[in-house]
Amino acid sequence: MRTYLDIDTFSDWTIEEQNQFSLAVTKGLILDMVRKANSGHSGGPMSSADFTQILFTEYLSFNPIDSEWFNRDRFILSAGHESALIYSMLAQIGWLKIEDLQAFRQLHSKTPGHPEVEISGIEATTGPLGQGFGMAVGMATAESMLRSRVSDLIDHYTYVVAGDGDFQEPIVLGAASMAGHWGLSRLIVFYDSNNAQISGNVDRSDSTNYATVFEGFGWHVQEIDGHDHEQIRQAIEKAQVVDRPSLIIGTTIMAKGSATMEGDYETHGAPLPHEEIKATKEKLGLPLEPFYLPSEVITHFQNRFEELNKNAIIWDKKVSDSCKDRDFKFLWDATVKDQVGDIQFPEFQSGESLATRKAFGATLDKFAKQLPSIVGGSADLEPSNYTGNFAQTYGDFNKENRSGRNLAFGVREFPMAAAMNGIALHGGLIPFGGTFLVFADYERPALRLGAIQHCRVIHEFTHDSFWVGEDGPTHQPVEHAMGLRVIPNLNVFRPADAKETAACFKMAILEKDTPNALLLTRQGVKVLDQTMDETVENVSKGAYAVIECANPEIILIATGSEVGLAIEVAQSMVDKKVRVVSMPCWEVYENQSEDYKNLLIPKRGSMKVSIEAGITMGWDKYIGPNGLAIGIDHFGASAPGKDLAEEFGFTTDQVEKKIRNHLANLL
Ligand SMILES: Cc1ncc(C[n+]2csc(CCOP(=O)(O)OP(=O)(O)O)c2C)c(N)n1
Ligand SMILES: [Mg+2]
Repeated sequence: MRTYLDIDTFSDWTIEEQNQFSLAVTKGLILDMVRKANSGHSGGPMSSADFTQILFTEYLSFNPIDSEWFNRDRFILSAGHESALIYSMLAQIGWLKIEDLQAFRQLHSKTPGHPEVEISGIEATTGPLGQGFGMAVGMATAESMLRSRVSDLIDHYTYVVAGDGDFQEPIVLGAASMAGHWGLSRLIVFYDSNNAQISGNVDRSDSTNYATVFEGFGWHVQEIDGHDHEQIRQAIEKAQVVDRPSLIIGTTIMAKGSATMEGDYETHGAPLPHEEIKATKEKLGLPLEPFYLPSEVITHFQNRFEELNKNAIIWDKKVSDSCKDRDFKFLWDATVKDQVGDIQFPEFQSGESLATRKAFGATLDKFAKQLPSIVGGSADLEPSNYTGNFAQTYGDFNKENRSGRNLAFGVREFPMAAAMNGIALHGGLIPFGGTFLVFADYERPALRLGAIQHCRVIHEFTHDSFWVGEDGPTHQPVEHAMGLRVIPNLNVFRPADAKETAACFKMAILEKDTPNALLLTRQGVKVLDQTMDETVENVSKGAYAVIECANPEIILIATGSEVGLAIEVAQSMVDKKVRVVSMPCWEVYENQSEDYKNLLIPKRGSMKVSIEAGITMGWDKYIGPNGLAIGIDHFGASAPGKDLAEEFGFTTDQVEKKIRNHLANLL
């Protein structure tokens, strides 16, 4: 066996010896990172290391001098706890330094506990198990959609390393069934099947035959020894050419390479003991010095770099040649380059009654015509979400129709939201996805991860309050609007009418660093009396006066369908000076100047009333200690919406009465 003592003769070693020693160096880095941080994961990275190292050194296509090169293969470490593994790859590429590895898991380091997308070479923030897989399905979808549109200039693979924990998460099953149905042939997943997880061996909790399951989903499945390099190579090469997504199930050994702890699940989430590290380094032929990364090993790792660079240059040239064609250039700029020109709105008549979900549908149709980057669909609520016209016009994306722009997600809300994040992270497309607001809960982990990653995605949530009516409490969101507002960096829009809906939709498209949720009514609401330009200007502030009044005694702050109600209440209270504020987006409002906010909703003076058909918790922020929050702090009921409005106090008379009572009590 070759050891560090012969490193001077490295170039004379056989390729196999060079590979094995390089792999040992990678493992040494993993052990040292986790040991120095005194936290992190050792066992999993060591069992996945063979596949990952071979992938990075022999197959992965990327541009060594530009980690953002658009046609790069995407690599997603769905087993995000194995971050030490990807960081040691990035250090050998040169995108991280040894000092970065030494700062593993420390404040402001480029090597946080789990991979974060801001770091060069990290394609997605992972750690919540299963979601990396779901995002990878989105990335492979984006690749396939773009490939069909820009004549094969986009043709990369999406690779995933996933562990037992990923496969046990149901999102993987939903996302895999989507990928199989869509025939995402450039998606290649390695399952590090090491029969170990945190609490013990996997066979305590899982006896699923994933090969059978994935074959059932329409995947190509290979089962290999995950430490046999020749089998790994053959499996990757086969996976690259089959016409289906590929699963490579690698039987592996936890902490492979360690001196005495191979197969031990307790290596999952801890540094190995000092003695074990010492013995392991001796076994692997490494020196005891920590963070050993000799230049010979780096050079070996980088032996394809020249070729990779060349490929990127050839590709760039092909792109600039293709862009000589004007139509192609328009498509390229509008998708890959994410250029958005002037956006025209549909027309809505003031005074007409229109559900905001219908307004969303009309706006989607209008925007999709102008923006070829818009893709998406509904989680099987197409008629309710008003995305049917879009689906008809642009067709379903599927095996036969790669250029379809509609994604028939099926009843798979969480996989849909994770895939949307993946599409956004891939770049080149703007994804939307629709369902009922009440099912936002099913998407929640992906909403959070989208917000963490600054994904520009558009969530369409219709049927946004008890006004859903007959379907009853299971289908009537109560806590959802506020529940979404508590997620940092998520814009929650609850537009009051059709024009606000269109304006919010446009803001969502222009807002490139924030996911967006549009909360929309099932029932008709009156279109407010303002021009589209005025609406755009007003909505851009997050909140504005729909009924203005100097030195108001009362300020009604309403969102969505309750803005119309607030206007009626204000018109009825002729003896009072009332301002009505429509607040379609808290988050956008919070970003306004203090002057604007103090003028619109002054802290002192006026009595403030919030009106929203949802829980009242949270509104104290705007109404202050003497304000009144009108909402619904219990579940709804099955009945026609109008009867529920009566029952729950959402009529003009009842709201007015509550306000007058409150005023009287204050005096
Ligand atoms: C959704 C989610 N649930 C729980 C965890 C905590 N967790 C991190 S790793 C892990 C076990 C994963 O086992 P496996 O994928 O087999 O990793 P290995 O032990 O082989 O490294 C768990 C439960 C998580 N990260 N995400
Ligand atoms: Mg495992």
